[in-house]
Amino acid sequence: MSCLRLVLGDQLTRELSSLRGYEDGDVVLMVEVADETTYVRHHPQKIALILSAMRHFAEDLRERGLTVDYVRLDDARNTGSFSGELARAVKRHGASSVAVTEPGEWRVWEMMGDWESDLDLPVDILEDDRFFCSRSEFAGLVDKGKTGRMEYFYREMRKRTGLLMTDGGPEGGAWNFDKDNRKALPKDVSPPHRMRFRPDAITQEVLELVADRFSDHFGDLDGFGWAVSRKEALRALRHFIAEALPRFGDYQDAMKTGEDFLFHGLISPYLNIGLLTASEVCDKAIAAWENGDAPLNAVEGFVRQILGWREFVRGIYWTEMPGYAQSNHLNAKRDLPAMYWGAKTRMHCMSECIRSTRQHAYAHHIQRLMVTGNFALLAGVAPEQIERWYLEVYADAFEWVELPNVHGMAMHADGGRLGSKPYAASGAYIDRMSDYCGECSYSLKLKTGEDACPFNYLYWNFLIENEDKLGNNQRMSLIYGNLRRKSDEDRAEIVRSARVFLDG
Ligand code: FAD
Ligand code: DLZ
Ligand code: SF4
Repeated sequence: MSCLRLVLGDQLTRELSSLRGYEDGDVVLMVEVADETTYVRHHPQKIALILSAMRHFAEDLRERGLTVDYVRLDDARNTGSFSGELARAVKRHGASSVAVTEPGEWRVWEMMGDWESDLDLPVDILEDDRFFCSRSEFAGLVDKGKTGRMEYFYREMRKRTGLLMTDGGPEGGAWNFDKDNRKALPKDVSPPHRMRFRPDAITQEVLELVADRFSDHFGDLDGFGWAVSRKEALRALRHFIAEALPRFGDYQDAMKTGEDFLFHGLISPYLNIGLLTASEVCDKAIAAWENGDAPLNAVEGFVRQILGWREFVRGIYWTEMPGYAQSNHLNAKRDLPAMYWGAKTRMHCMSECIRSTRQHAYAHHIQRLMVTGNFALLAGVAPEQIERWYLEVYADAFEWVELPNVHGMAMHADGGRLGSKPYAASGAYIDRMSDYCGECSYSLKLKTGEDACPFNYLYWNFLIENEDKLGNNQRMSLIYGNLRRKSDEDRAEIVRSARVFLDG
């Protein structure tokens, strides 16, 4: 009676629920399949990271004595899909049952629903307990009204986990310290270097495969330096905690030309594919504070991203799907501009964020939200087009985390389920948080016309176009007050500049 234990490419965790009951005679199945490498045109570094990490994880399991059946992408009999490979393996091993941990994407969840009847044997879909909040716990919190905003949810999670809590209240007497955070980067502060990992023989082989099969996907493969094993990911985490965490809070919203990583963790791909767990990452950051190696504003800000935002977006995804992806509150329809794929642009901020994306399969949060996301929002790009872009181009992109961030946070396409107002901003915000505008051929000072910063008139044009949907939003009353004080001529000039730019 052998159990086939399927492990997906984003489930590379030794303590995974589907591996827990492993007994002699069971087989762990891991499959590289064309459907997963091509359901969107992933950045080549993302494919290389996942395939190499899968191969390293299989080796790790074998070294621990487990039997692993590993199907490679170039295996001649590979059917190209999870369902096809599972069916083949059930026959190959004469398995009497299948165990798998619930997947990270709705698409695969639906696929799994057919397996029991298709294979005619028991398929146990186990909870993914690598998260602080399970899907059912989140649904319970929705019923209790604790998920209306991330902040309420986060406080609830702090209480439930006891992280950064003392005597029933928050450490330091406040739930967050954002008043101490979010500074622009002073000229004399240099961020630490990125920890890169030299590709070993396994990674080299994967890089050759990816270069051969996916070189027409957007993104550079040269310079691949991601960690591909748990050991390496732990080194990357230690490096972040020692070198960057102490100033993470201060500069978490800063942007600088040529500085692609600043004081960020670069750990999201490792968390999302399972090389690191959310709880160990939070514990290690909190230990740094307890040992006096990092201040509370930095550590709380970092923990909030993981215990708060990461868990919150996952909860929204699983409680709102599949309808969530269909909404288009602002009725945005424009095609994604070619600059997102690297076409030349005069906008230095966009050019920098897209360059970093192409070069590293990475851009940090504020680049994603306030530059590329903000532009898509203001320009009225169709949500499904910009969502697909984000899913393709980032090494950490899996739909459960990408979709709420893009559809909800960046595009406000969910009508406010995730955030109470759109993160729309003019060029002044980008100028405050970066050095981009000084190197741009557009003028931040000009408000309209062909040399004016496009974010300036696109911002007001966005407010004008969406006045019926956003004009009564309490949190936007000040800004709509300013808009209403503009003269008819000013409004007409804004609309004209936006039309000329967007039509161009
Ligand atoms: P740090 O700045 O060091 O933050 C630490 C950790 O906090 C991250 O590793 C991540 O796990 C977590 N985190 C921070 N913000 C968020 C958030 N909003 N949602 C979920 N987790 C968060 N993150 C992804 O993991 N995958 C995505 O596909 C993704 N798409 C995004 C799209 C948009 C439009 C926006 C605005 C954000 C997106 N994020 C996504 C969230 C965030 O930008 C990335 O998690 C972060 O940039 C990863 O880099 P880092 O590890 O250096 O993060
Ligand atoms: C993203 C990805 C890629 C590129 N390739 C594979 C693969 O060949 N085999 C695999 O098991 N997983 C892969 N993945 C990750 C899956 O897409 C991911 O597990 C599902 O989307 C569920 O979250
Ligand atoms: Fe971006 Fe405008 Fe600044 Fe140029 S001036 S970098 S377009 S915000």
